[in-house]
Amino acid sequence: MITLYGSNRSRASRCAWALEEVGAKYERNMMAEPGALKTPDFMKINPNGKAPAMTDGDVNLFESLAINLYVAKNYGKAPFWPANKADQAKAEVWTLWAATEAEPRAIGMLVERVFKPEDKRDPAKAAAFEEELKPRMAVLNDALAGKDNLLGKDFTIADLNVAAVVAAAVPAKFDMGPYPNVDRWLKAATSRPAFTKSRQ
Ligand SMILES: N[C@@H](CCC(=O)N[C@@H](CS)C(=O)NCC(=O)O)C(=O)O
Repeated sequence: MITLYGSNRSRASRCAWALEEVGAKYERNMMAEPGALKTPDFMKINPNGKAPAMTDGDVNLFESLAINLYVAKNYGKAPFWPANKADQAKAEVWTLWAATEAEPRAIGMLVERVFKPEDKRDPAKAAAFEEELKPRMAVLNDALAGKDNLLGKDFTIADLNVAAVVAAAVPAKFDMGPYPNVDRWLKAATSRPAFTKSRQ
């Protein structure tokens, strides 16, 4: 049995999306008790004391995007987890791109513009993250030119992992105007039934 730890206010929402996408059966532990992330029992699953974590039988996993690759590989059918090794490698490339290139800037903007209390926000920091995100959005926009999705026609784990990260730029007030391919693709990704179900 799979258990996903963490609420939709955390990056566990990404993993819920992946689990819904593949139709896996899973339980949810929202970790709602204060201090729940730092209990010795939970720290055995994720020694970082952070959400999300996932258990699948005796397999303990953390890192949201790695959890999603596991879900896609083990429970997804092609094309969601691509059938050929070149496309599987591309899914991993885009996942690492999301984690290292897009996420620090998109989440940085969100933290400085939305998450922090107004008197603690740093507009200069937010603007710096925004400037850094622009060339990365241009890379993503070019990759999506003339294609419905990153690997071609089909929606794959590459799209889910990148969209789950890049979506943070929208509430952070990033202007998608110059990136119409990203805008169109992100709207399509977040209109999928599995995305909607994962938010309920
Ligand atoms: N890179 C990790 C980040 C995990 C993370 O920072 N989780 C946040 C919530 S989204 C958390 O648990 N924060 C609470 C804390 O650090 O105590 C992942 O993608 O899973």
